[in-house]
Amino acid sequence: MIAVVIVGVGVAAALFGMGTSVITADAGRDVLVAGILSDYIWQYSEELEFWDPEDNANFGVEAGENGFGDYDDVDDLHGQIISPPMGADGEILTSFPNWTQEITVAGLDPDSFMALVNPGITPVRRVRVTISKDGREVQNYEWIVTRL
Ligand SMILES: [Ca+2]
Ligand SMILES: [Ca+2]
Repeated sequence: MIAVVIVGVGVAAALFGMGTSVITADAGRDVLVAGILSDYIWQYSEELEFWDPEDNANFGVEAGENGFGDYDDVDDLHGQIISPPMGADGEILTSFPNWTQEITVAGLDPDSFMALVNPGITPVRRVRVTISKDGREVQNYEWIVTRL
């Protein structure tokens, strides 16, 4: 099992009008969609183990794992670029063809929860999902996953 805590949400500056902090209606809708698409990755990741059940020293996808139906630990998500994006159940959302979910997973120092460290030696991971539309970042989300 894993424990999860949100640590950051960033909205791309390009969404805001020049010289104003008022977000436009279209940009607001895009931020809403981005929030939903990142939440799908969160939901998917909640079902994963912290370490791979069969090869826990490895970081990334293990041999024989060929897609989201096979992934079974959090770091299997590292480097995944999904476009069209996927839902929480792994189903591809073909009605959002110009949207992308990009996932990175890193190891964090267990004392500071800040410094990046070798993910093979720490029980703390930072998951970052960047949501883009037409190749432009709309929003990114970060959360920390720890082994229980
Ligand atoms: Ca795995
Ligand atoms: Ca793995």
